[in-house]
Amino acid sequence: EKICVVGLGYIGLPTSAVFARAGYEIVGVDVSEHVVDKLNRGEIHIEEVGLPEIVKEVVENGKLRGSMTPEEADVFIIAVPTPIHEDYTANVDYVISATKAIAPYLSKGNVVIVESTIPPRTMDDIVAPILREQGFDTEKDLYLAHCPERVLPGRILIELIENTRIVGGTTPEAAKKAADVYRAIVTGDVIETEAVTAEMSKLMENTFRDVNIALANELAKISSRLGVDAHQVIELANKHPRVNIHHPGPGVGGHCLAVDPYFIVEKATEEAKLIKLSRDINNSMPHFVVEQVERMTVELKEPKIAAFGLTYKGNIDDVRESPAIEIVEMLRRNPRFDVRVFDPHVRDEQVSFPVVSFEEAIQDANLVVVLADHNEFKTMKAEDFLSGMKTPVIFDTKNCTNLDEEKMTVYKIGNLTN
Ligand code: SAJ
Repeated sequence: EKICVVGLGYIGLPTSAVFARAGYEIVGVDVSEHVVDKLNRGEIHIEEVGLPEIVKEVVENGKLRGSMTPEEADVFIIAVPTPIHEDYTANVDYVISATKAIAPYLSKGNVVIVESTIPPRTMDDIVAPILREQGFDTEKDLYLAHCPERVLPGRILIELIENTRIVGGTTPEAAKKAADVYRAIVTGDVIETEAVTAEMSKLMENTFRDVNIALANELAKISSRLGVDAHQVIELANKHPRVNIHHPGPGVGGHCLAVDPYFIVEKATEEAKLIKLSRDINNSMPHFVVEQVERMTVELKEPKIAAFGLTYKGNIDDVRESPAIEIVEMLRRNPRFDVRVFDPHVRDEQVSFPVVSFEEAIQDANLVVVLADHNEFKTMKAEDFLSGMKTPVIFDTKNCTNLDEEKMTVYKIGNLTN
Protein backbone atom coordinates (compact mmCIF):
# COMPACT_ATOMS: atom_id res chain seq x y z
CA GLU A 1 0.00 0.00 0.00
CA LYS A 2 1.11 3.52 -0.75
CA ILE A 3 0.35 6.53 1.42
CA CYS A 4 0.72 10.15 0.46
CA VAL A 5 1.19 12.36 3.52
CA VAL A 6 0.66 16.09 2.97
CA GLY A 7 2.49 18.32 5.46
CA LEU A 8 5.82 17.24 6.96
CA GLY A 9 5.63 18.99 10.31
CA TYR A 10 5.46 17.72 13.87
CA ILE A 11 2.67 15.30 12.94
CA GLY A 12 3.15 14.47 9.25
CA LEU A 13 6.81 13.62 9.52
CA PRO A 14 6.60 11.18 12.45
CA THR A 15 3.43 9.68 10.96
CA SER A 16 5.23 9.12 7.64
CA ALA A 17 8.19 7.58 9.43
CA VAL A 18 6.06 5.18 11.48
CA PHE A 19 4.08 3.95 8.45
CA ALA A 20 7.30 3.62 6.44
CA ARG A 21 8.87 1.57 9.22
CA ALA A 22 5.82 -0.71 9.12
CA GLY A 23 6.58 -1.41 5.45
CA TYR A 24 4.32 1.04 3.61
CA GLU A 25 5.59 3.08 0.68
CA ILE A 26 5.34 6.70 1.74
CA VAL A 27 5.65 9.90 -0.20
CA GLY A 28 5.82 12.90 2.09
CA VAL A 29 4.73 16.17 0.53
CA ASP A 30 5.61 19.65 1.74
CA VAL A 31 5.54 23.13 0.22
CA SER A 32 8.98 23.87 1.66
CA GLU A 33 11.85 22.84 -0.61
CA HIS A 34 14.21 22.96 2.36
CA VAL A 35 12.11 20.42 4.31
CA VAL A 36 11.81 18.09 1.30
CA ASP A 37 15.53 18.26 0.41
CA LYS A 38 16.50 17.63 3.98
CA LEU A 39 14.19 14.64 4.21
CA ASN A 40 15.61 13.17 1.02
CA ARG A 41 19.06 13.35 2.60
CA GLY A 42 17.67 11.36 5.53
CA GLU A 43 17.63 14.35 7.85
CA ILE A 44 14.85 16.18 9.69
CA HIS A 45 14.12 19.84 10.36
CA ILE A 46 12.45 19.43 13.77
CA GLU A 47 13.50 18.05 17.15
CA GLU A 48 11.69 14.96 18.40
CA VAL A 49 13.04 12.13 20.52
CA GLY A 50 13.93 9.07 18.43
CA LEU A 51 12.80 10.54 15.12
CA PRO A 52 16.19 11.22 13.46
CA GLU A 53 17.16 7.54 13.68
CA ILE A 54 13.90 6.22 12.19
CA VAL A 55 13.82 8.76 9.37
CA LYS A 56 17.41 7.98 8.44
CA GLU A 57 16.60 4.28 8.31
CA VAL A 58 13.40 4.52 6.21
CA VAL A 59 14.85 7.06 3.77
CA GLU A 60 17.91 4.85 3.29
CA ASN A 61 15.81 1.76 2.65
CA GLY A 62 13.64 3.69 0.18
CA LYS A 63 10.34 3.43 2.07
CA LEU A 64 10.04 7.19 2.62
CA ARG A 65 10.83 9.99 0.25
CA GLY A 66 9.97 13.67 0.09
CA SER A 67 8.32 15.51 -2.78
CA MET A 68 6.89 18.94 -3.44
CA THR A 69 3.89 17.54 -5.33
CA PRO A 70 1.42 14.83 -4.32
CA GLU A 71 1.31 11.50 -6.14
CA GLU A 72 -1.29 8.83 -6.72
CA ALA A 73 -1.68 6.56 -3.68
CA ASP A 74 -4.16 4.37 -1.85
CA VAL A 75 -4.40 6.58 1.20
CA PHE A 76 -3.94 10.34 1.60
CA ILE A 77 -3.25 11.86 5.00
CA ILE A 78 -3.48 15.63 5.41
CA ALA A 79 -1.45 16.93 8.34
CA VAL A 80 -1.09 20.64 7.69
CA PRO A 81 -1.33 23.43 10.28
CA THR A 82 -4.59 25.21 11.13
CA PRO A 83 -3.44 28.53 12.53
CA ILE A 84 -5.70 31.16 13.96
CA HIS A 85 -6.68 34.50 12.44
CA GLU A 86 -6.20 37.71 14.35
CA ASP A 87 -9.89 37.70 15.25
CA TYR A 88 -9.46 34.24 16.85
CA THR A 89 -11.25 32.31 14.15
CA ALA A 90 -9.71 29.22 12.60
CA ASN A 91 -7.68 29.58 9.45
CA VAL A 92 -8.38 26.42 7.47
CA ASP A 93 -6.69 27.69 4.31
CA TYR A 94 -3.95 25.04 4.42
CA VAL A 95 -6.51 22.26 4.78
CA ILE A 96 -8.36 23.70 1.78
CA SER A 97 -5.22 24.02 -0.34
CA ALA A 98 -4.01 20.53 0.61
CA THR A 99 -7.41 19.07 -0.33
CA LYS A 100 -7.27 20.86 -3.67
CA ALA A 101 -3.66 19.77 -4.20
CA ILE A 102 -4.43 16.06 -3.82
CA ALA A 103 -7.67 16.17 -5.85
CA PRO A 104 -6.01 15.56 -9.28
CA TYR A 105 -4.27 12.44 -7.91
CA LEU A 106 -7.34 10.85 -6.34
CA SER A 107 -9.13 7.88 -7.77
CA LYS A 108 -12.17 5.82 -6.79
CA GLY A 109 -11.72 3.84 -3.58
CA ASN A 110 -9.05 6.09 -2.10
CA VAL A 111 -9.08 6.90 1.61
CA VAL A 112 -8.66 10.59 2.46
CA ILE A 113 -7.88 11.39 6.07
CA VAL A 114 -7.56 14.82 7.66
CA GLU A 115 -5.42 14.76 10.81
CA SER A 116 -5.17 18.53 11.20
CA THR A 117 -7.22 19.96 14.05
CA ILE A 118 -10.32 21.58 12.56
CA PRO A 119 -13.45 23.37 13.78
CA PRO A 120 -16.57 21.23 14.14
CA ARG A 121 -18.28 20.46 10.80
CA THR A 122 -15.21 21.24 8.66
CA MET A 123 -15.18 17.75 7.08
CA ASP A 124 -18.84 17.95 6.09
CA ASP A 125 -19.03 21.66 5.24
CA ILE A 126 -15.62 22.36 3.67
CA VAL A 127 -13.54 19.29 2.77
CA ALA A 128 -16.30 17.12 1.25
CA PRO A 129 -17.75 19.96 -0.88
CA ILE A 130 -14.30 20.72 -2.38
CA LEU A 131 -13.96 17.11 -3.49
CA ARG A 132 -17.53 17.08 -4.83
CA GLU A 133 -16.65 20.13 -6.92
CA GLN A 134 -13.84 18.04 -8.41
CA GLY A 135 -16.42 15.53 -9.60
CA PHE A 136 -16.26 12.92 -6.84
CA ASP A 137 -19.27 11.46 -5.13
CA THR A 138 -17.88 11.78 -1.59
CA GLU A 139 -20.31 9.19 -0.24
CA LYS A 140 -19.41 6.50 -2.76
CA ASP A 141 -16.16 7.20 -4.61
CA LEU A 142 -13.98 8.16 -1.66
CA TYR A 143 -13.64 7.26 2.01
CA LEU A 144 -13.38 10.57 3.81
CA ALA A 145 -12.50 10.76 7.52
CA HIS A 146 -11.17 12.99 10.27
CA CYS A 147 -8.66 11.26 12.49
CA PRO A 148 -7.33 13.89 14.89
CA GLU A 149 -3.75 13.55 16.01
CA ARG A 150 -3.43 13.36 19.78
CA VAL A 151 0.28 12.97 20.34
CA LEU A 152 2.29 14.88 22.90
CA PRO A 153 5.43 16.56 21.54
CA GLY A 154 8.43 14.89 23.15
CA ARG A 155 6.56 11.56 23.22
CA ILE A 156 5.27 11.52 19.65
CA LEU A 157 6.74 8.20 18.54
CA ILE A 158 5.39 6.37 21.58
CA GLU A 159 1.97 8.02 21.55
CA LEU A 160 1.47 7.59 17.77
CA ILE A 161 1.50 3.86 18.38
CA GLU A 162 -0.01 3.51 21.84
CA ASN A 163 -2.76 6.14 22.07
CA THR A 164 -6.37 5.39 21.30
CA ARG A 165 -7.32 6.87 17.93
CA ILE A 166 -10.69 8.35 17.11
CA VAL A 167 -11.69 8.01 13.48
CA GLY A 168 -14.65 10.10 12.36
CA GLY A 169 -15.97 9.08 8.98
CA THR A 170 -18.25 11.14 6.76
CA THR A 171 -19.98 7.77 6.27
CA PRO A 172 -19.76 4.59 8.41
CA GLU A 173 -17.83 2.86 5.59
CA ALA A 174 -15.33 5.72 5.50
CA ALA A 175 -14.82 5.43 9.26
CA LYS A 176 -14.12 1.71 8.89
CA LYS A 177 -11.73 2.07 5.94
CA ALA A 178 -9.78 4.87 7.62
CA ALA A 179 -9.71 3.04 10.95
CA ASP A 180 -8.20 0.01 9.22
CA VAL A 181 -5.34 2.20 8.02
CA TYR A 182 -4.42 3.02 11.62
CA ARG A 183 -5.07 -0.50 12.90
CA ALA A 184 -1.97 -1.53 10.98
CA ILE A 185 0.33 0.54 13.19
CA VAL A 186 -1.59 1.40 16.37
CA THR A 187 -1.55 -0.89 19.41
CA GLY A 188 -4.16 1.23 21.23
CA ASP A 189 -7.86 1.13 20.39
CA VAL A 190 -9.08 2.59 17.10
CA ILE A 191 -12.64 3.83 17.55
CA GLU A 192 -14.99 4.60 14.69
CA THR A 193 -17.44 7.48 14.91
CA GLU A 194 -18.89 10.37 12.88
CA ALA A 195 -16.69 13.15 11.56
CA VAL A 196 -18.25 15.92 13.65
CA THR A 197 -17.96 13.87 16.85
CA ALA A 198 -14.27 13.28 16.17
CA GLU A 199 -13.74 16.97 15.46
CA MET A 200 -15.43 17.97 18.70
CA SER A 201 -13.72 15.30 20.84
CA LYS A 202 -10.30 16.48 19.76
CA LEU A 203 -11.13 20.08 20.58
CA MET A 204 -12.60 19.16 23.96
CA GLU A 205 -9.49 17.22 24.98
CA ASN A 206 -7.31 20.26 24.62
CA THR A 207 -9.99 22.53 26.04
CA PHE A 208 -10.25 20.30 29.12
CA ARG A 209 -6.55 20.76 29.73
CA ASP A 210 -6.60 24.48 29.02
CA VAL A 211 -9.49 25.10 31.43
CA ASN A 212 -7.77 23.07 34.13
CA ILE A 213 -4.51 24.95 33.69
CA ALA A 214 -6.47 28.21 33.91
CA LEU A 215 -7.80 27.05 37.26
CA ALA A 216 -4.25 26.35 38.47
CA ASN A 217 -3.08 29.73 37.18
CA GLU A 218 -5.94 31.46 38.93
CA LEU A 219 -4.95 29.65 42.11
CA ALA A 220 -1.38 30.95 41.68
CA LYS A 221 -2.67 34.51 41.50
CA ILE A 222 -5.01 34.01 44.45
CA SER A 223 -2.14 32.53 46.43
CA SER A 224 0.09 35.50 45.90
CA ARG A 225 -2.75 37.75 47.01
CA LEU A 226 -3.36 35.67 50.15
CA GLY A 227 0.22 34.66 50.95
CA VAL A 228 -0.35 30.93 50.48
CA ASP A 229 1.97 28.54 48.64
CA ALA A 230 -0.03 27.32 45.63
CA HIS A 231 2.25 24.35 45.04
CA GLN A 232 1.65 23.04 48.55
CA VAL A 233 -2.08 23.62 48.16
CA ILE A 234 -2.07 21.63 44.91
CA GLU A 235 -0.05 18.81 46.37
CA LEU A 236 -2.39 18.45 49.31
CA ALA A 237 -5.65 18.92 47.38
CA ASN A 238 -4.50 16.33 44.87
CA LYS A 239 -4.32 13.74 47.66
CA HIS A 240 -8.09 13.59 47.23
CA PRO A 241 -8.89 10.64 44.98
CA ARG A 242 -10.98 12.69 42.54
CA VAL A 243 -8.99 15.93 42.41
CA ASN A 244 -6.24 16.67 39.94
CA ILE A 245 -5.31 20.34 39.93
CA HIS A 246 -2.88 21.09 37.11
CA HIS A 247 0.35 23.10 37.36
CA PRO A 248 0.46 26.87 37.24
CA GLY A 249 3.06 28.40 34.96
CA PRO A 250 4.03 31.36 32.79
CA GLY A 251 1.09 30.73 30.46
CA VAL A 252 -0.11 28.18 27.97
CA GLY A 253 1.66 27.86 24.66
CA GLY A 254 2.05 25.61 21.70
CA HIS A 255 -0.03 25.23 18.67
CA CYS A 256 -2.79 23.23 20.36
CA LEU A 257 -4.00 24.31 23.78
CA ALA A 258 -3.51 27.99 23.05
CA VAL A 259 -5.47 27.73 19.80
CA ASP A 260 -8.01 24.89 19.72
CA PRO A 261 -10.46 26.19 22.36
CA TYR A 262 -11.07 29.21 20.12
CA PHE A 263 -12.39 26.86 17.42
CA ILE A 264 -15.25 26.04 19.78
CA VAL A 265 -15.72 29.64 20.92
CA GLU A 266 -15.99 30.66 17.28
CA LYS A 267 -18.85 28.25 16.61
CA ALA A 268 -20.77 28.71 19.88
CA THR A 269 -19.74 32.09 21.28
CA GLU A 270 -22.82 32.55 23.49
CA GLU A 271 -22.39 29.22 25.23
CA ALA A 272 -18.61 28.80 25.44
CA LYS A 273 -18.12 31.18 28.37
CA LEU A 274 -15.85 29.19 30.65
CA ILE A 275 -13.73 28.14 27.68
CA LYS A 276 -13.20 31.75 26.62
CA LEU A 277 -12.49 32.96 30.16
CA SER A 278 -9.90 30.22 30.62
CA ARG A 279 -8.13 31.38 27.47
CA ASP A 280 -8.11 34.93 28.89
CA ILE A 281 -6.70 33.78 32.23
CA ASN A 282 -3.94 31.76 30.59
CA ASN A 283 -3.15 34.64 28.23
CA SER A 284 -2.75 36.96 31.22
CA MET A 285 0.07 34.90 32.74
CA PRO A 286 3.01 36.45 30.85
CA HIS A 287 1.94 39.84 32.14
CA PHE A 288 1.63 38.43 35.67
CA VAL A 289 5.18 37.02 35.44
CA VAL A 290 6.61 40.33 34.23
CA GLU A 291 4.85 42.15 37.05
CA GLN A 292 6.42 39.76 39.56
CA VAL A 293 9.85 40.32 37.99
CA GLU A 294 9.37 44.06 38.34
CA ARG A 295 8.44 43.61 41.97
CA MET A 296 11.47 41.44 42.69
CA THR A 297 13.85 43.96 41.18
CA VAL A 298 12.15 47.17 42.24
CA GLU A 299 15.11 48.36 44.26
CA LEU A 300 17.69 47.88 41.52
CA LYS A 301 18.57 50.60 39.05
CA GLU A 302 19.38 48.51 35.99
CA PRO A 303 18.69 44.91 36.86
CA LYS A 304 20.35 42.27 34.75
CA ILE A 305 17.93 39.46 34.05
CA ALA A 306 18.72 36.04 32.62
CA ALA A 307 15.73 34.36 30.99
CA PHE A 308 16.07 30.55 30.87
CA GLY A 309 13.93 28.69 28.36
CA LEU A 310 12.02 29.98 25.35
CA THR A 311 10.04 26.97 24.18
CA TYR A 312 6.38 26.56 25.08
CA LYS A 313 7.29 23.60 27.30
CA GLY A 314 10.31 21.57 28.34
CA ASN A 315 12.62 19.35 26.27
CA ILE A 316 11.36 20.42 22.86
CA ASP A 317 12.52 23.06 20.37
CA ASP A 318 9.07 24.44 19.52
CA VAL A 319 8.59 28.15 20.20
CA ARG A 320 5.12 28.48 18.65
CA GLU A 321 2.76 30.59 20.78
CA SER A 322 5.31 30.38 23.54
CA PRO A 323 4.50 32.51 26.59
CA ALA A 324 8.25 32.57 27.30
CA ILE A 325 8.88 34.53 24.12
CA GLU A 326 6.15 36.97 25.06
CA ILE A 327 7.72 37.43 28.49
CA VAL A 328 11.22 37.96 27.06
CA GLU A 329 9.86 40.50 24.59
CA MET A 330 8.04 42.38 27.35
CA LEU A 331 11.16 42.40 29.52
CA ARG A 332 13.29 43.57 26.62
CA ARG A 333 10.89 46.44 25.90
CA ASN A 334 11.42 47.75 29.43
CA PRO A 335 14.48 50.05 29.20
CA ARG A 336 15.28 49.43 32.87
CA PHE A 337 16.14 45.79 32.23
CA ASP A 338 19.23 44.28 30.67
CA VAL A 339 17.94 40.93 29.42
CA ARG A 340 19.95 37.91 28.27
CA VAL A 341 18.45 34.71 27.06
CA PHE A 342 19.61 31.10 27.33
CA ASP A 343 17.94 28.01 25.89
CA PRO A 344 19.91 24.87 25.05
CA HIS A 345 17.14 23.73 22.66
CA VAL A 346 16.67 26.92 20.64
CA ARG A 347 18.84 28.27 17.84
CA ASP A 348 19.39 31.96 17.22
CA GLU A 349 17.53 31.95 13.90
CA GLN A 350 14.29 30.77 15.53
CA VAL A 351 13.83 34.02 17.45
CA SER A 352 14.30 37.73 16.93
CA PHE A 353 16.90 38.27 19.67
CA PRO A 354 20.22 36.64 20.52
CA VAL A 355 20.37 33.38 22.46
CA VAL A 356 23.59 33.14 24.48
CA SER A 357 25.43 30.54 26.54
CA PHE A 358 24.64 29.71 30.17
CA GLU A 359 27.78 31.53 31.38
CA GLU A 360 27.11 34.62 29.33
CA ALA A 361 23.46 34.74 30.41
CA ILE A 362 24.13 34.61 34.14
CA GLN A 363 27.24 36.85 34.17
CA ASP A 364 26.56 39.60 36.77
CA ALA A 365 22.84 38.83 36.65
CA ASN A 366 20.57 39.89 39.49
CA LEU A 367 17.82 37.44 38.65
CA VAL A 368 17.35 34.23 36.66
CA VAL A 369 13.80 33.65 35.43
CA VAL A 370 13.07 30.04 34.44
CA LEU A 371 10.37 29.88 31.76
CA ALA A 372 10.57 26.29 30.49
CA ASP A 373 11.07 23.00 32.31
CA HIS A 374 13.95 21.57 30.30
CA ASN A 375 15.75 18.65 31.94
CA GLU A 376 18.94 20.72 31.84
CA PHE A 377 17.32 23.17 34.27
CA LYS A 378 16.08 20.50 36.66
CA THR A 379 19.61 19.34 37.42
CA MET A 380 21.25 22.75 37.89
CA LYS A 381 23.02 23.30 41.22
CA ALA A 382 23.21 26.51 43.25
CA GLU A 383 27.01 26.37 42.79
CA ASP A 384 26.53 26.80 39.01
CA PHE A 385 25.19 30.29 39.68
CA LEU A 386 27.09 31.53 42.72
CA SER A 387 30.30 32.77 41.12
CA GLY A 388 28.71 34.25 37.98
CA MET A 389 25.63 36.03 39.29
CA LYS A 390 25.68 39.33 41.12
CA THR A 391 22.83 38.28 43.40
CA PRO A 392 21.87 34.61 43.34
CA VAL A 393 18.10 34.94 43.00
CA ILE A 394 15.95 32.72 40.82
CA PHE A 395 12.31 32.95 39.85
CA ASP A 396 11.22 29.49 38.77
CA THR A 397 7.88 29.93 37.00
CA LYS A 398 7.71 26.21 36.16
CA ASN A 399 8.47 24.90 39.65
CA CYS A 400 11.03 22.59 38.06
CA THR A 401 14.40 23.44 39.61
CA ASN A 402 15.90 21.68 42.61
CA LEU A 403 18.24 24.29 44.00
CA ASP A 404 19.57 24.47 47.52
CA GLU A 405 17.46 27.25 49.04
CA GLU A 406 20.08 27.89 51.71
CA LYS A 407 22.51 29.02 49.04
CA MET A 408 20.12 30.82 46.72
CA THR A 409 16.84 32.70 46.91
CA VAL A 410 14.23 30.70 45.01
CA TYR A 411 10.86 32.23 44.13
CA LYS A 412 8.10 30.22 42.52
CA ILE A 413 5.06 31.43 40.67
CA GLY A 414 2.57 30.39 43.33
CA ASN A 415 4.44 31.41 46.46
CA LEU A 416 5.10 35.10 46.10
CA THR A 417 3.27 37.50 48.32
CA ASN A 418 2.02 40.83 47.05
N1 SAJ B 1 0.97 23.49 30.94
C1 SAJ B 1 0.81 24.15 32.14
N2 SAJ B 1 0.42 23.45 33.24
C2 SAJ B 1 0.14 22.11 33.18
C3 SAJ B 1 0.31 21.43 31.96
C4 SAJ B 1 0.72 22.14 30.85
O1 SAJ B 1 1.03 25.37 32.24
O2 SAJ B 1 -0.21 21.53 34.22
C5 SAJ B 1 1.35 24.24 29.73
C6 SAJ B 1 2.64 23.79 29.08
O3 SAJ B 1 3.76 24.38 29.68
C7 SAJ B 1 2.45 24.28 27.66
C8 SAJ B 1 0.96 24.09 27.46
O4 SAJ B 1 0.39 23.98 28.73
O5 SAJ B 1 2.76 25.65 27.50
C9 SAJ B 1 0.59 22.90 26.61
O6 SAJ B 1 1.37 21.77 26.93
P1 SAJ B 1 0.82 20.29 27.04
O7 SAJ B 1 1.94 19.43 27.43
O8 SAJ B 1 -0.38 20.25 27.88
O9 SAJ B 1 0.27 19.93 25.61
P2 SAJ B 1 0.78 20.10 24.09
O10 SAJ B 1 0.21 21.38 23.57
O11 SAJ B 1 2.21 19.88 23.92
O12 SAJ B 1 -0.01 18.87 23.43
C10 SAJ B 1 -1.44 18.80 23.58
C11 SAJ B 1 -1.80 17.39 24.08
N3 SAJ B 1 -3.18 17.38 24.49
C12 SAJ B 1 -3.57 16.91 25.68
O13 SAJ B 1 -2.81 16.50 26.51
C13 SAJ B 1 -5.05 16.90 25.94
C14 SAJ B 1 -1.53 16.40 22.98
O14 SAJ B 1 -2.00 15.10 23.39
C15 SAJ B 1 -2.22 16.81 21.68
O15 SAJ B 1 -1.95 15.90 20.64
C16 SAJ B 1 -1.67 18.15 21.29
O16 SAJ B 1 -2.01 19.08 22.31
C17 SAJ B 1 -2.28 18.57 19.97
O17 SAJ B 1 -1.58 18.51 18.96
O18 SAJ B 1 -3.47 18.91 19.94
